[in-house]
Parts: sequence; structure tokens; C-alpha cells
Amino acid sequence: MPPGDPPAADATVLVDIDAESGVATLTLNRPDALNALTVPMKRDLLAAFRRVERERGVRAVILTGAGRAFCAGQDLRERLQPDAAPLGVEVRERYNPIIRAMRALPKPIVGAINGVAAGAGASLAMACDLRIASETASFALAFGRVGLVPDSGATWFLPRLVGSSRAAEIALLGDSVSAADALRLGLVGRVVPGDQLAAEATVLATRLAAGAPRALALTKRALNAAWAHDLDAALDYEAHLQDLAGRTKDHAEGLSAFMEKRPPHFTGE
Ligand code: T3D
Repeated sequence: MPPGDPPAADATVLVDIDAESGVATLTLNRPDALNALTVPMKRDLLAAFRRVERERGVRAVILTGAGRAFCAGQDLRERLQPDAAPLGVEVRERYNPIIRAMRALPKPIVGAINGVAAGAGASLAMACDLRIASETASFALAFGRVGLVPDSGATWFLPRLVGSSRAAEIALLGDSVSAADALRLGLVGRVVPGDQLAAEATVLATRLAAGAPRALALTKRALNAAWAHDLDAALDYEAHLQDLAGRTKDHAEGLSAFMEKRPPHFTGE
């Protein structure tokens, strides 16, 4: 955390920036409500993603939850308030901008899934670039249980991560998917004991933060675009991005480091 910028004790999203490693950790912080998402929290989460995009020293991001849950999705108590926005408005104006910001963030996001990820909480997890889960984590597309449709990108991410047949089971039945099953299905990349999650996520994010930032940003862009591309378009787009990457100082540094048999030192230039 930079000096002079302590988090408010009641902040709904904690932002902790480790200047040395270049890793920013965003922590959803309403543990008593399993980090269920309220209007201020969605605003704070979007602001946090915008902040880590602006901060040049941040090269990788961890998204996790405080307490025993990752995120239980929309705060259902807030939804019962008489002044709650219509659902379509809430999704368009508050959820979708967060998901768009995560996918457009030119820095990798590691989801450290420390507990249950339900409803829009599962969507947030799926919008991360990499997911590492605690053994006690679980995923539930709980939308159907409250008579709603999977949103915040869930219907887009899920079939791409686990295939359409498994996605239909998870989305239509809404059953909880254990961390072990999530690993088997490809919903997460790694599962570790709960007491090792923070450390393992930090190791992963620190590795990413030491990578060539422009190359990683362009790789994320290519992977995002690949879903909408056929092979011809993907080949053309890769060539275009390689042109850009090839002009960076980091590419020259990578070549020098290889020839000199030393680790590269990437600066993002
Ligand atoms: O605006 C819009 O609505 C559109 C967007 C919708 C997107 C969505 O995310 S819809 C889906 C919303 N989420 C859910 O339906 C999940 C609801 N929660 C649960 O099903 C369960 O809590 C869990 C399976 C996640 C965990 O179960 P468990 O037994 O481990 O914990 P618990 O006892 O149910 O919850 C602990 C506390 O967290 C409890 O509070 P209390 O009684 O101790 O004061 C519970 O009410 C609170 N909590 C959990 N989830 C939510 C929540 N409070 C508000 N909203 C929640 N989503």
C-alpha cells in the first residue's frame, strides 16, 4: 500500500499494492455477508480495477475475498430494498462494466478463490485470467434458485471453460461444484490447501509481474479476441500483435538475456 493511502476500515474492497513485486491484491471485504455485492461495493470494485490499470507499477492483480467466502453474488437483502434498480439496469450499469474492465485490463488477473463463489461471484471468478482455488472453495451458478438468469458473463465464460454440455448442467441445475470437480472440469487451474492459497496466488502473480508487461497485455488481448475469430483471423491478429511486441525494448532485452545466459529484466517499454 503506498504511503498516505491507507484503506478505510470499512472499505468494501481493499486495495493492497506491493511496490516491490508489482502485485496488487484486491480483496472483496464484506465477510459477514460472504462478500455479497452491494451497489457501493460494485462501484468500489470498478474503481479498484481502474486504479490498478492506471498504476504503472502494478503488473499483476490478485482478486480474492475476505473471510470464508470469495463472493456470494448479488446482495439479496439490498435487492429487496424499495429503491433497488430494475435488474436490467443493475446488470448493464453496475455488473457489466466490472466484467468489461477485468477483460480489458492489460494486466493479468489471478483469481484466488478462497471459498464459495456463487451467482455473480462465480462470474467474477470466471472473468479472471487464471484461477487458483482453496480445497474448500466451491462454485454455484445460484441464479436459478432466486429465479434469475446467469449474468455478468457467466453464460459466455462457462461453456468456454468447461464445454457446453457441462456448462448446461452447471447453469441449469445450479448445483455446487467442489474445488476438486472445478479442477477436473477446467474451471480452475490449480487447487491448494486453504492455508497455502494466499502464498501460492502471490507466487503466481509475482511470476506474472516479472514477465514482459506489453507481451502479457497483448497475449491477453489475443486470447480475448480468439473467441470471436476463425483460424485465419486469429493468424492475422497474432501477426499484427507480434509486430507490436517485436518493437518493444522488452523483446530486445529478452533476446539479450538469452544470448547472455541471464534472466531478463523487463521494464514494460
Ligand atoms: O441485481 C441483481 O440482483 C442482478 C444480479 C444478480 C446476480 C446474482 O448474483 S444472483 C445470485 C445471488 N446469490 C445467491 O443467490 C447466493 C445466496 N447465498 C447462498 O446461497 C448461500 O449463502 C451460500 C451457498 C453462498 C453459502 O451458504 P452458507 O450456508 O455457507 O452461508 P449462509 O449461512 O447462507 O450465509 C452466511 C451469511 O451471509 C448469512 O447472513 P446472516 O444470516 O449470518 O446474517 C447470509 O444471509 C449472508 N449471505 C450469503 N449470501 C448472501 C448473503 N447476504 C446477502 N446476499 C447474499 N447473496
